Amino acid sequence: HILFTIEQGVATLTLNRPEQLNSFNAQMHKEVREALKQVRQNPEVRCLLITGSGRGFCAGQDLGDRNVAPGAAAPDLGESIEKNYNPLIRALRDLPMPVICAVNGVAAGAGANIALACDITLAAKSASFIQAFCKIGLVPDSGGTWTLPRAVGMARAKALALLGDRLSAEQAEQWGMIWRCVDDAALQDEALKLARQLATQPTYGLALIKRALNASASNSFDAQLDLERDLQRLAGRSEDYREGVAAFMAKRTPEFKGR
Ligand code: LHQ
Repeated sequence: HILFTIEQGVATLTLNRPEQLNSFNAQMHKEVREALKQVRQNPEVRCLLITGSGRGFCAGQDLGDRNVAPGAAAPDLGESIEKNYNPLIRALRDLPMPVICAVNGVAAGAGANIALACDITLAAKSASFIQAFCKIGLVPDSGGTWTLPRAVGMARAKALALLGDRLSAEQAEQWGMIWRCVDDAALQDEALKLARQLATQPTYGLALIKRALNASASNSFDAQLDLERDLQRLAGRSEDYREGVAAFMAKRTPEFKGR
């Protein structure tokens, strides 16, 4: 249920159940988990790009899997979160490289929050974001109750989560929820260009930047200053830092190895 390629330092993971708007079933979760494991283990991969095939990005959980017969016992949704969604979101957040998301169409439920969990999110003009959970009696998951208020502020986060309204990609860009909204026809090229460019950069340093910014949301100012010191210490020992300074001094283009 996914397509997965590694090329020029970029791993591209395409959610591929277009008839169900790339909603997640157990098999897709399994394939995504395996792909992310490969991304972590392959030193050649220096950027991850996530997108969807067909007209949607991802409609969250496959609700066909979730239809409970009358009288049947209530399912334990917490188990599915624990086993599938939380590890996925943590994996994206902790991946020591930039994660780009190219939202090619509607992103609903967990699909919307997966897009928010990535580091740089681009969206096609025709794409949209829907916190659909409230419409079926559920709570936003996949980190949405954490990422959304931080991205757009509490007033907008609450209204989006309580109303489940469709937010256009253009509005999402204006609100700072995503990095950029681009023409539909340009999305995949733009995203790949960005991913390939990032894959030539000091990956280890970029991973530290991501760590610092992720930590900032829950750190005090003082704790963050300490963290910056610690991470800069690590960054200063990297080969790429040496190369970056040497190239600058020699007025040449640096050749980063990602470590
Ligand atoms: C779908 C789905 C879908 C199956 C479209 N499932 N088929 C975590 C843990 C455990 C349990 C529960 O949940 C979670 C996290 C979650 O993600 S909960 C939220 C689940 N997602 C939703 O509630 C969104 C449901 N989908 C929609 O509201 C609409 O499909 C949107 C607004 C995304 C798109 O609307 P349209 O563009 O009008 O497309 P459509 O509704 O006609 O969908 C196209 C096809 O895709 C259709 O199938 P069909 O056979 O009629 O062509 C849909 O049934 C199917 N599909 N989402 N989540």
